[in-house]
Amino acid sequence: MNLSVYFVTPDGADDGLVLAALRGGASVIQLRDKTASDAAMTAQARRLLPACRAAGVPLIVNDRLSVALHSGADGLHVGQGDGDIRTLRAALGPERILGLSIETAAQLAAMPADTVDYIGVGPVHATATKPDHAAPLGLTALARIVAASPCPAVAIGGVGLADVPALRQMGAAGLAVVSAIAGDANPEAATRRLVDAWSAA
Ligand code: TZP
Ligand code: MG
Repeated sequence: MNLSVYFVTPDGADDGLVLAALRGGASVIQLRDKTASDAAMTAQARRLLPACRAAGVPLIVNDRLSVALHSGADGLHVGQGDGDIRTLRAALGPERILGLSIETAAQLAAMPADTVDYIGVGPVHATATKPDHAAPLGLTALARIVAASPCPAVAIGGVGLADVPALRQMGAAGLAVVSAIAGDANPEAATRRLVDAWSAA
């Protein structure tokens, strides 16, 4: 699975934003919306799936197991507060992608083996996108967690173009971003810059 440029949608994202990230070469799309109803999120996932499939890009749903299952999405991403990870894996089934957020080395140590496909580690830097985020790790603590991870690890939280060389150097599988793509006037071009930087680093 190519996790290198992993786009996480902001609340209320329109389909056009996701399509722009796909055109720019995003390798994963995570539909994350803390405000939408389950029905709206399911409908949006169903609308976006054909374009994701055509691009060979997995569509992952944040937080909501039932939306992931009912929409036919490729996976689910959950945080530490979203329930027991073994129970979620059992409900999701073995085929779909399951990702888990990791904020500390202790959380990684407590993660049951062979349950998740990848972890999202962060926040690396402070970010206004997630107001309730845990203390930022910084690159040094991030690198320690990435090195200790039994599965691919994606960096998240205030990361962007400037972090790409350090992330590749430490062996991260990619960077997961909201603002670096959604906050740019040209999300397609912003995605392409990240894709190009990742290949060049
Ligand atoms: N989880 C940890 S930080 C974060 C999430 C969803 C927000 C990342 O957004 P940005 O804008 O890329 O900092
Ligand atoms: Mg969550």
